[in-house]
Amino acid sequence: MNTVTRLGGFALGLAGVFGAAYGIGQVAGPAAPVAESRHDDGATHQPGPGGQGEHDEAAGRVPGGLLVSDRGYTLEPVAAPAGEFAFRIGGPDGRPVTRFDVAHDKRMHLIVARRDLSGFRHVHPDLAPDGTWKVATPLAGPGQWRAFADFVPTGAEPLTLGVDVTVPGPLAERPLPAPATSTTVDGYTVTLTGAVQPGGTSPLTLTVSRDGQPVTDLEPYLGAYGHLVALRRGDLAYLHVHPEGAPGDGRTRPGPAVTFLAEVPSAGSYRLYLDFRHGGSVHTAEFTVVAGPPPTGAPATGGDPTPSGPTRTEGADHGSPGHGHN
Ligand SMILES: [Cu+2]
Repeated sequence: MNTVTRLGGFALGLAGVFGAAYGIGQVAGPAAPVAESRHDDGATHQPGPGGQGEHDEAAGRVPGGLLVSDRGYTLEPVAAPAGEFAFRIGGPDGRPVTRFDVAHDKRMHLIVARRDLSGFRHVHPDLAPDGTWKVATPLAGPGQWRAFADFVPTGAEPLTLGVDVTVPGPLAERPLPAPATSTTVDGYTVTLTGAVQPGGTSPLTLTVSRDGQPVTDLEPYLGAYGHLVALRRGDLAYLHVHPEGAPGDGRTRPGPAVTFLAEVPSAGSYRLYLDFRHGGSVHTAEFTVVAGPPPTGAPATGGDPTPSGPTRTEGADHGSPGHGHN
């Protein structure tokens, strides 16, 4: 499994390659130590004296889901019978990983969406002893799909890897729905408050009602009263989002409002997918939101999709985006 090792090393060493190339061009000596300093898993990233925080940002993590291989771990789809989807996570030693930590109630979260952001599904595969994850395929019909594996290898940091999967058949591109602050799903109405701020952490509150009545008995799902996934239009960057508060913490109520903090890396359009559980089943409410100025050429919409105004300017308690994921 040379390829796997090499791919893993490549992703791990992107910044290192840059540094090394620079080193080689300048003086032959320092190149090696620079590359080596990349392998001690990220605690201190700066290759030389000096450029501390600056360097951390320059070498900063890209958003999740854009890489098929990162920090030595690789998402490897494997052949599966019709109706099934299977994959493995290749580890730094080139062998399938078999030990994962539980995060958000599960050892593996598999999220899929088409490249046009339609067809979102969030499922939980089962792990076979050989490291193969299997699940009834969530790929509902033809399209260019992106599959995300969101997991924590035991002893390592959380990771989200992404891979393209094509399901052949007649393709119909679906336009991205216009931004809206309210949507309905399975008889529930879900409203969204809060604006996504490019380059910061944005609080987003989703409020669930049914037949005009607030829903105050949401059921815990994945360790919270809802699970939110956000994907960026264009490259399907997978945003880091986490719920504020947890069931049983003495202050978080089971609805009607659920609040999340979303790290939004840039201006642009995003699709939000809220999974919530009520009445014994999971429902998914979807929203389009725009961070920053509307993209040029975007269709004008009735309301103001991005109520601006600093509702809360401090993302400061959250540290720099892209770090501190534990
Ligand atoms: Cu999940």
